[in-house]
Amino acid sequence: MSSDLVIVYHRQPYEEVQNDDGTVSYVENKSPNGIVPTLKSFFGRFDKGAWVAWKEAEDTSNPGFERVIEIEDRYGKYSVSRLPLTAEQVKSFYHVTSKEAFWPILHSFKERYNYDPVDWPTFREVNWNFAEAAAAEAAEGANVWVHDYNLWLVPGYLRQMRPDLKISFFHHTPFPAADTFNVLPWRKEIVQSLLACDIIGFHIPRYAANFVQVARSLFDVETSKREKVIPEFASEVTALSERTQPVEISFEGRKIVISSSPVGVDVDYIDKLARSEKKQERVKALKEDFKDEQLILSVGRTDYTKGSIEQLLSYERLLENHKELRGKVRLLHVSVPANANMTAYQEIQEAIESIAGRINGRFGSLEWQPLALISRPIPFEDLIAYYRVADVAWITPLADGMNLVAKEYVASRIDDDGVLVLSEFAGAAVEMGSAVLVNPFSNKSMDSGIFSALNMPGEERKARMEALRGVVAKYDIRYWAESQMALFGSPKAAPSPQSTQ
Ligand code: GDG
Repeated sequence: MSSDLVIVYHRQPYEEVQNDDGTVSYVENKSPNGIVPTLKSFFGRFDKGAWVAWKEAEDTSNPGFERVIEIEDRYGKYSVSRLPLTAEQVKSFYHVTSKEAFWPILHSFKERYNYDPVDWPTFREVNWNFAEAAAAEAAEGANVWVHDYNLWLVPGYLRQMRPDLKISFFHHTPFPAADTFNVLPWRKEIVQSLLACDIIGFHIPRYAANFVQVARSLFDVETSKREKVIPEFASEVTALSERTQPVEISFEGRKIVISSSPVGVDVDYIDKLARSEKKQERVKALKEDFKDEQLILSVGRTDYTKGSIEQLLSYERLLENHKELRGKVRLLHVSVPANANMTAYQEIQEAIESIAGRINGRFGSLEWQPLALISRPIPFEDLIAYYRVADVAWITPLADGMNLVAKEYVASRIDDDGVLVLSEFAGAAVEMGSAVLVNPFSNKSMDSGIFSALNMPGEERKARMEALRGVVAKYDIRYWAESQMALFGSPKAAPSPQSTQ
């Protein structure tokens, strides 16, 4: 009971690697994830920090299993409590309940929602265990910060165990409207747990407004305060824009802060990588490789929410309808599977491979391949090199809490060039009105978006990119951290800038 910040997130902040000599090392996670590096950067701001995650264990009673380990990395010193979960618990709590029931609802894919296999008692039990581990770590009055939907029941349990704590919850995903959320039969239990928080956080005002609507549909919740949205976030009317936002609600005599603050990227770090001498050779070589072609880059986790299929079909139509572009463009589609053992993700991966193969078969020649598909993670430094040379970043999720790739692309464009084509249904679109915004549910919008990006005059490219770089730099990871710290009540001065990757 000694930590003044406890982060509760299902994944560990590193990957555990067994060395040949039998020792264990902890290394940066290789699989794509926008959340882990962002959260780690908070530990520098507190005297003592702790992280609570799960670790799959064959035998959860194994006495040799190290439950709490101490980590010291560039973010500071913190302990990691690992909850031993069996493979069955992981499957039930994470792959089934979280990914098959919650994930589709959060992203408004009602037709993909799968209720039948959910084992609710296991979900409760795992959440209870997370709450117990957090309660064991937290000092009197500490901040406990819970992340994402798979831990929805933690705040309610934690409030029962430790009424002294300041409990916050941040949603990294979208939060849907009541008509969609209320499909979940556990809606009351989930929302009641969230209402035990002091602070409930979202990326953008629309998700916050949706949550308040859901809460009001289920309980006697009053909106005690609304505020105007920061003008920069409301000036462009996109599908996800809102003019005002709820900032406080009351429930059973308690006030709960509703916060919307978009997660940003570590602009200074990306800028440093983009300018690094070490990578200049790589950038030069890539530029040479693509000197006769316009490079379109698409990066994301393999997921039906990310709009890969819609994008590949649009690319196929582009090549079909614009013969002049054949031999002149190339799409680099990086789609990395993070949940390879799940049927829904296997299906999407197979569909991506099949369409990609068809495009290359239909339009490719010995001299030119229209599309390169990459399904394994690219080291972050190399990703920055690709961002630097891509004429267009094409990011078209059907639903996405924020989308950090869009911001990373802009932060990498130290030359003020390049065009961002971004779906209106990514939370990032609310701030990034100077991108070419497209509607991935409309072929016409998708097709004209990519065509206009490829043909955009240099002056317009520069003007848009400058505007985007201004927004991404202003609302960077530090802005997000400061806004969260202001809500927590800052225990100590912000540390000097550190990298988050
Ligand atoms: C969730 C929400 C929200 C991707 N491919 C590679 C690679 N990546 C990195 C990117 C980026 C991260 O993964 C992906 O971040 P996103 O924001 O796009 O998406 P999710 O993982 O779905 O994250 C999302 C986010 O939480 C934060 O709140 O924005 O909406 O779904 O950082 O760079 N990294 C490396 N190689 C790759 O091939 N190294």
